[in-house]
Amino acid sequence: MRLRLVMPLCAALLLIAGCGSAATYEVGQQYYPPTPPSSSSSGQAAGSTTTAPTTTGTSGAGSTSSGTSSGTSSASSPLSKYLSVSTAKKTVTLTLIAGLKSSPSPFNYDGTLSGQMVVSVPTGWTLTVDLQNQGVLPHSAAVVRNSTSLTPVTASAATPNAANGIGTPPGSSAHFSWTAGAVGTYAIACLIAGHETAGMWATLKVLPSNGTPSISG
Ligand SMILES: [Cu+2]
Repeated sequence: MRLRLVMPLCAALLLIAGCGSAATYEVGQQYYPPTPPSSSSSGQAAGSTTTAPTTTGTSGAGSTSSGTSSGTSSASSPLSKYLSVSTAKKTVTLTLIAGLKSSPSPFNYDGTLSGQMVVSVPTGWTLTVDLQNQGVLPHSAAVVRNSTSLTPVTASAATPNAANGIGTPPGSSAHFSWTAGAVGTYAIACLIAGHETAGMWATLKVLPSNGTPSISG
């Protein structure tokens, strides 16, 4: 009799503890504004339809499951909102937020550092980099041969005046386009002195022409 009462209580406590740790984990991993991208309708639909009508216990379970699904970022990167692809036009547009405030380092692109973000583009496709500075320092972006290079692969593969960068908000954005060249691994880096070595670069992979554009990290 007593055991029968205790067991469900333990189960309930475990559930609560599980929910708590899952939520903490998600916050700890959160590099980005916690609002999910409005375009990911699947996530929103799942969140809104999860057995909402009843108790707080039910909604807690719902938020835990959505947290878990976004936590499995290896399958679907949270960075995917920064990449837009047109297969018909063979264009890839990468939005680079420079100095995202939620990152511990001011030298981040989209909250990532030191090649952690990997963008892949097939050779011959047009990569447009749309740089938006949200930080407290000037920043720039350029395609370079590797993460120690300060020289764009072509003169136009960089935001204007890349050694000095664009200013801080508001009104601080710039872009450039580059037709992806030879297959290989490159970097997209900030060319202001010291920024690249501080980690302000992303990995850029040029794939064979039949490759599929992607972003991960
Ligand atoms: Cu910079």
